[in-house]
Amino acid sequence: MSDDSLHILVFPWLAFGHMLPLLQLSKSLAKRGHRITYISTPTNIQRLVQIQPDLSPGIQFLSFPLPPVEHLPETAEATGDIPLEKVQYLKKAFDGLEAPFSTFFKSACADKSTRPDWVIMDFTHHWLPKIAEDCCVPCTYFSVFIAPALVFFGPCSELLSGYRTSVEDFTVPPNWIPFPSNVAFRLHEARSFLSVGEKNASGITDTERIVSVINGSKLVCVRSCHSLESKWLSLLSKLYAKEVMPVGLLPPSIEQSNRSTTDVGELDVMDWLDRQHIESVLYIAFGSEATLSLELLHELALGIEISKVHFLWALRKPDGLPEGFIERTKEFGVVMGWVPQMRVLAHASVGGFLTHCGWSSVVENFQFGHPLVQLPIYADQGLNARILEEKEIGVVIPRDEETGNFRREEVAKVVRFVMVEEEGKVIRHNAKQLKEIFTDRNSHEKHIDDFVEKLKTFK
Ligand SMILES: *[C@@H]1O[C@H](CO)[C@@H](O)[C@H](O)[C@H]1NC(C)=O
Ligand SMILES: CC(=O)N[C@H]1CO[C@H](CO)[C@@H](O)[C@@H]1O
Repeated sequence: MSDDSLHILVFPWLAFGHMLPLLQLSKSLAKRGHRITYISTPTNIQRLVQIQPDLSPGIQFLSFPLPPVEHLPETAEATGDIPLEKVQYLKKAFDGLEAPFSTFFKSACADKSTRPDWVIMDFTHHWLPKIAEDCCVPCTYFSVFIAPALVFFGPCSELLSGYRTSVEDFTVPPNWIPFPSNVAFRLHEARSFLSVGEKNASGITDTERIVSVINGSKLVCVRSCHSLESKWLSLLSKLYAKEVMPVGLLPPSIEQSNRSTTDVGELDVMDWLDRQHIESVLYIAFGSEATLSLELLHELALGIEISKVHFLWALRKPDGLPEGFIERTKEFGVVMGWVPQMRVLAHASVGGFLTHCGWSSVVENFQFGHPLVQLPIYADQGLNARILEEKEIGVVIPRDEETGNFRREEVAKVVRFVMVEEEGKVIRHNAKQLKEIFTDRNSHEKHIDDFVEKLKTFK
């Protein structure tokens, strides 16, 4: 290993939407000859290694078992293992890693051969900067939230002062955005965002967490690239008064969406897709965490049924679908508990994606340039949806501002507009254009090179 190679600790929040992009970044860093110690909990690491069996020896895994916490199922180690309202207990358990991490960190720092040069941490690690600072090791916050979302939330001073006093304050773009923008929550999104953020069994809110993490970071890095959100990145840098670096979009490889165990169902899906017309199928998936109320799930399903557009729906619990739905739509649609998402998106028969606008799904989608039917559900998804709307590469299903309800007729209308109507052509065209930014591997590699150069200047 050359002298200027780095030893970097990578410690993501316990959610696959955070662990996977950071594993992707770890792989890129290891490929450049740097040593990575990737930290998580035992089962998460087992699952990651299963998803990516081809990892280089440059990445070493270190696991800390979670302490037991009341109301948290013993087997839960990631947000996808539990309903949304239990995530607060996962955060509480996560905070229990402070002591074992600190012990490990101090002893690693005591020896030149194991001393880390950097720590890459997530928004939850409010206790980590202090530990690292005591050993003079610099930290960086790695954000899976896009730059416009971070800008919307604002600089630490504003976050701490609690300048947003009412739910309505979350529905207007803040005054520190100097250019025209519609980045803000809808009222119903703001309500659901706040209702989750307020639950804090750990005694510390998400806002307090992220403030401590940003404040404790020598620089902030974002899963983004210059060509996508250059003006937002420079604005963010001004707001934080520190360097903000995009590390590229970290697109996963197609193989990554394979399961190591053979899935009998998967063959059928690919087979079914093979029999469909080119770009005719709407792929529907909301990831492993977001869920709709039963009422809205019905409305969505009935809207898709009315649209008559062919569809492939990845739905973990299909028993929530309206009675007779599967039978009535069997000529033009299939519902599966799990599908290899990247391979499905890559299939020539897929022509659109009905998504919750989680950023990982968006990054995967634009490897193939499908237009979006957007149905943001929680967390930062509403903000992602606004940015995507500005780019005119999809259409949001209209919802009641107050309740968040939507009607099946609207679902059908948007689905047909995005997938088949003549008027939707420009959306489909723009989506194909945007693919160029997302698939520009040279640019992504360059972003990581620049990031590494920056990290080295602190050594
Ligand atoms: C910000 O960092 C400084 C120096 O590391 C520390 O003294 C201060 O308490 C931190 N403030 C917050 C709000 O975390
Ligand atoms: C913002 C908020 O709701 N904070 C609460 C988090 O939990 C602690 C302990 O229960 C409360 O004191 C805070 O008010």
